[in-house]
Amino acid sequence: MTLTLTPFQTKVEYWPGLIETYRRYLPVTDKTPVVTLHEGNTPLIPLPTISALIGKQVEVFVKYDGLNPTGSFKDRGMTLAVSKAKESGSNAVICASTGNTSASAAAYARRAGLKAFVIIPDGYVAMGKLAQALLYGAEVLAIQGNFDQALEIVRQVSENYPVTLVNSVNPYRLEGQKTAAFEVVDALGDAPDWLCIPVGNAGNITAYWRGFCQYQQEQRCTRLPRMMGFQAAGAAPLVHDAIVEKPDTLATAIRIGNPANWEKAIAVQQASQGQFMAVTDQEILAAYRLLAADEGIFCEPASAASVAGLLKAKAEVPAGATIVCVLTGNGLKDPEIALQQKTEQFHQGIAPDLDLIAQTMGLAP
Ligand code: AN7
Repeated sequence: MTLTLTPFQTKVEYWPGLIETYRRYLPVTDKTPVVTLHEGNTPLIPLPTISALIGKQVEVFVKYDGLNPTGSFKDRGMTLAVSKAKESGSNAVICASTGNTSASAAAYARRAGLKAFVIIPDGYVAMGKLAQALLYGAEVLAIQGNFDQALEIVRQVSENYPVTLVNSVNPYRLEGQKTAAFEVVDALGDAPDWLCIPVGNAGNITAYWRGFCQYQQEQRCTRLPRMMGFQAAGAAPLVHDAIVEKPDTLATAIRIGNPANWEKAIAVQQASQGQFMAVTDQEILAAYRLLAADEGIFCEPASAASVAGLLKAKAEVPAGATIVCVLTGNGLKDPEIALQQKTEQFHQGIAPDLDLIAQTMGLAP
């Protein structure tokens, strides 16, 4: 007897990046020079352990946007913002940043042959992000002030000098970032019931909502999610409906006291019947460790706010819900915080001796 084996379908389609993939939904023309690092197409990963913690037959996923080319969701916005800056004839871009925007702006600007200027709060940007901005070739200006002050300065610079602002007040940023919602729907077949997301400047929550709404209009999804925005307790202006003059959290990415997209975010919360909630640094770190140790997913602390928030809002989760938590940045961005987490499993200074090693492993008495 002859066995006929059917081969696996191993053909992998080439991913051309966000602008080509979602061109018909984006403000580009044939004349737009596409500046891309083939960002997007990030995985939607199920979380069995965290789903079980919530109970009620829910299915929780993470949208792992830390797998973008510079390690954060900012690349989605930057491919479009920098392409449009180049199209307009600009020679330089500028942003204020808690870190990820600066890394992304630097990478895309340099790829486009533009100069990149980034203004960051001195001492409050995670090591990986600063390393990226410098190596990509940005001019990095570290100010003695916080992100909100840096944003105010870059707004003024872009008004007075020929430099294009690429913070999320640049409308192309949100247009690019809305593609994350498209990918979530493309993967799930419909919108989730809840979308849990960390909120700093509130650009991403606005962009996701726009993406879901647009896909619904195009009949690519039948429903819209409840938008659940989570801020760090020490930097939670949207939760308290008041500017935080001295924002404070170890999740430096979202150490923002006066979000640029404040009004838009409130509109999203109202339209989606969503909620803004605060999560403490302890809750953020607990979710951060849980994601790594129990799900194998290493995100940066700010990103873990989405999962921390879901765990906190557990009682409100409807039975059988599909929930997507956005993991906005990669854990490798901030190795210092990872190493500060005390772990009993780190055994240092051991002699290379079999008995000693086996004892330490718990295999020998
Ligand atoms: C990992 O890089 O604002 O609510 O300057 O890096 O859209 O501001 C970063 C924000 C969440 C918040 N998670 O997103 C910057 C910056 C991570 C981030 C946010 C940021 P928005």
